[in-house]
Amino acid sequence: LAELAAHVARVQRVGIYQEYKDIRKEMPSGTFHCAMTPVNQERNRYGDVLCLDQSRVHLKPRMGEISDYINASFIDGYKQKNAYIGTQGPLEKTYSHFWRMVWEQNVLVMVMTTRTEEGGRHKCGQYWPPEEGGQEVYGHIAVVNQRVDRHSHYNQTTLELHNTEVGQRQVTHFQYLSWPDYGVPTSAVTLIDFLGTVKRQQRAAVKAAQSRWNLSEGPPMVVHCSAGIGRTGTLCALDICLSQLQDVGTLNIWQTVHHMRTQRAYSIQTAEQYYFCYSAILEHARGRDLL
Ligand code: PTR
Ligand code: PTR
Repeated sequence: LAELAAHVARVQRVGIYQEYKDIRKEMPSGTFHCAMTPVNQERNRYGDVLCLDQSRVHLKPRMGEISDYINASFIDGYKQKNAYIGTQGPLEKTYSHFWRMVWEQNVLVMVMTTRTEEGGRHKCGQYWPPEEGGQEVYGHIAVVNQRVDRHSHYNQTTLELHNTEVGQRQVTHFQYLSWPDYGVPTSAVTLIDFLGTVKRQQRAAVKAAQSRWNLSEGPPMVVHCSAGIGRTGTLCALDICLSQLQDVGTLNIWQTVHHMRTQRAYSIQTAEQYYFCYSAILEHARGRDLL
């Protein structure tokens, strides 16, 4: 019987892998002109991970700046348009663009799902001051590390941004530590609990900022990994599906990923990450006696 169960599980997994293969066969739904322009090429961490023109985040024009390009895309959430900005791990030459984007889009919460180095390879720049009390200046934005709370699977850092031109504000930076690229997290429950913490912080921050900005839905949450497609896509897909499950009791992973790939091309990089969306939600549902 154990063998039979293992066989059924294998066949199911192959079926889901096939579903993912079919998604990957679809052509990207837009163009990549801006990302491929020679002046912008050095702003892409990976030459083969580009932004669709139709959903890219534009930097606001600035004197002396030759381009408004950053490798970052708006991604719809559950019932909220542009709920996330999916982006690559900042490069040293794009730190100032990254912080400008955070400021211009009124971002309150950011999620990083990679380490700066993994397996001896450089995955993402150290684009914020990592130690409490540290301070760095990126273009016209200074970032001060006010506090770091270290948990077993993630760090939560409170950063204060000082824009020399207009003022200051706070953002919360979450770094998830247990998710190698091209892989899946070691524990679905831990990741989903982490997502819950992130969402609570986003809700609290939006509520606090509402009086200041008159926000109806809240600004986008920045989500990034190294390329900003594999782990970023998986995390956003899970968040969308879990929100829908909570709201109406149903969800559709295929449709969610299909739609996401029309906004952030190549979202979800491996069949295993796609399968993880299913298995994580089932594990979560069983833990809550929903199944
Ligand atoms: N003195 C400049 C200013 O505040 O206008 C400093 C600065 C440098 C501002 C870089 C912004 C910068 O970022 P970017 O190169 O993205 O425009
Ligand atoms: N061409 C790159 C590479 O394989 O090195 C692209 C790439 C890198 C794609 C990382 C996805 C990656 O994973 P993630 O989006 O999760 O950082």
